[in-house]
Amino acid sequence: FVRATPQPAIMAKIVELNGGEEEAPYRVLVVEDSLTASKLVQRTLGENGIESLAIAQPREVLTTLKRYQPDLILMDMHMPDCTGVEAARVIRQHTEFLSIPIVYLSGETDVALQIEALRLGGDHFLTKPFNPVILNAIVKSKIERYRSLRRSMFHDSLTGLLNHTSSKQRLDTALNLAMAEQEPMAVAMIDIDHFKKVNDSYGHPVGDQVIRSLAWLLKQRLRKSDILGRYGGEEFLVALPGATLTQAFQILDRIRHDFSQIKHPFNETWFNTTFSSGVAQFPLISNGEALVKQADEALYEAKRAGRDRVVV
Ligand code: GH3
Ligand code: MG
Ligand code: MG
Ligand code: MG
Ligand code: MG
Repeated sequence: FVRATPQPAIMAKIVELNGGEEEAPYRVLVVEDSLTASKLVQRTLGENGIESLAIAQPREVLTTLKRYQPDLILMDMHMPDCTGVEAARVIRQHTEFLSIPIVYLSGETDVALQIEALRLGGDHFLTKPFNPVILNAIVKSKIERYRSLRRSMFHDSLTGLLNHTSSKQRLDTALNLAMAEQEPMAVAMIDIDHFKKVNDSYGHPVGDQVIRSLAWLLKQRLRKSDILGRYGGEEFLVALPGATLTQAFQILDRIRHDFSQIKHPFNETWFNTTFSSGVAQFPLISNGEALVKQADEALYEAKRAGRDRVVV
């Protein structure tokens, strides 16, 4: 199909949001007033394949967190304009940074102060001079756990797709990019037809398999720069940056056709099932919620008109 190629900036950003996190190198933010100390830490991290960014001003920590989105913070204790503990407290006041690991790396040897730092939002305390092997092991294991926590927070466990909340967030991000680049973007809602009957006739686990099957098909057919989420039980949200209504119709209708041909196994036999879809487009509609609402109304039209169809 002819599909406008979105500006590379949009594509790259959404690809990064969609799949990048899993593959991207571990990212550490080093907050350290001594340049000598931060260089040494960054070299150790670098030797272990871990990316890092250092700031000497703890007051910049929040803006840097937002821009850089690290997986972990290595925090000095004693710095001229603000202590590491104060910086950590500010970080923890922001819900999006409630669970990012904060590991202290400081010359402070007073155990009472170390415990206080842990009580106020730190996850671990390492003293300088540090053992590079230990530093590396702690950073890696904290990041592994943090990434897997984030994966389960943002994704649906049945299908592995984005969950309801994160698909809406990603849609808003993509919409902002589309606005900035003046590119169209299509949004589709997909809902499996008569799904209650599937559950009633074949059982809930078979219903789950059908949901997984559609999730898989959609994932195969969409681009890495598209957005795909499980919006509800047997409902999916799709956003196609760069696509108009007409292009989105072609893409979705092809998937609709192919899905309707799939033979889902049951006992010694098989059954078919279908979905309906409704599509809306930016800039015809220009906010995320209204796009979803319009797509939902088109979906309702598709159901009313007899299901197994895409309505734009
Ligand atoms: P329609 O064609 O109008 O969409 O009919 P429908 O039967 O699909 O109606 P509706 O969307 O109201 O029903 C969806 C059903 O999907 C209801 C619920 O029991 C079932 N469901 C929701 N989540 C899951 C799930 O995770 N697994 C399974 N197996 N079923 C689910
Ligand atoms: Mg210092
Ligand atoms: Mg220090
Ligand atoms: Mg439904
Ligand atoms: Mg349904």
